[in-house]
Amino acid sequence: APAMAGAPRGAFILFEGVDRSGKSTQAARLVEALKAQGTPAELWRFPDRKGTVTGKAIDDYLSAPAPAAAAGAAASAGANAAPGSAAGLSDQAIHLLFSANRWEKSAALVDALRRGVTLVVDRYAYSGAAYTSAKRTPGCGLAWCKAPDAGLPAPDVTLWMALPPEAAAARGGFGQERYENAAFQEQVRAAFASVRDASWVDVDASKGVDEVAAEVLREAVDAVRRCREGQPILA
Ligand code: T5A
Ligand code: NA
Repeated sequence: APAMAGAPRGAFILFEGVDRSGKSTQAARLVEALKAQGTPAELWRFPDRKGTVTGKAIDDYLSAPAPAAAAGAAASAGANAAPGSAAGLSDQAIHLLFSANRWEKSAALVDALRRGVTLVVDRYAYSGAAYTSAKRTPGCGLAWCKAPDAGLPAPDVTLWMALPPEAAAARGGFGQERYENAAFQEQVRAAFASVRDASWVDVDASKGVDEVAAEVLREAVDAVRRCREGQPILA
């Protein structure tokens, strides 16, 4: 249903950070805290592995172990993957699928904001640009990586979950997913630094879950208030 005239819009609150920085933990907590305050809120995540046309291919790609190789190539397409399988997608193809996955949801995202629902989003276009540019694929520099996401609805605030590499490593060993190795994670961290923009706020993610949650809630409430006061939906 269309928003009633004058109804306040919801806020687009984004979590970004390296693997195991606590994004999913905090995103879930934040949605509950907002609802408890009477703010309508939903948890969204990207990639949206379910409920999208692109999600299944992305899921298959991510679930495939990284091909054993030097750090720079660690996350790149599996040369030995079966033809036609998602595991063997080129760096360019999987990048465009991640972006398409966001575009699939973009109209629904704007609609939810207009209906007054605050969206707490676990990863978005900054992850897209950071992970692909970290692969250092020839021809796929930062500008190339950012291009397909141009024009997407943009977050009102991006909560950067700042966590030193040692602290991230202490949160458990790497699993078998494609990007889960220390060398590649360092390249991702550097790439994130170069996609940072004015929407970013640093959260000290090395603190305990409750302390982080309190800091996150303060920033989120501030963003919700700005949106209620009429800040337009950004792109
Ligand atoms: N990707 C994504 C792209 O390449 N392109 C794109 O366009 C997009 C959108 C997605 C992968 O896809 C890539 C990036 C990713 O590699 P995913 O399924 O979303 O993968 O997985 P991740 O986001 O990487 O999830 P992680 O599990 O690694 O990290 P989170 O969500 O940051 O961390 P969380 O909350 O699960 O916590 C991790 C562990 O730490 C503990 C938790 O209990 C858990 O064990 N923890 C804490 N411990 C101590 N103190 C705290 N404050 C803690 N908070 C959580
Ligand atoms: Na996560």
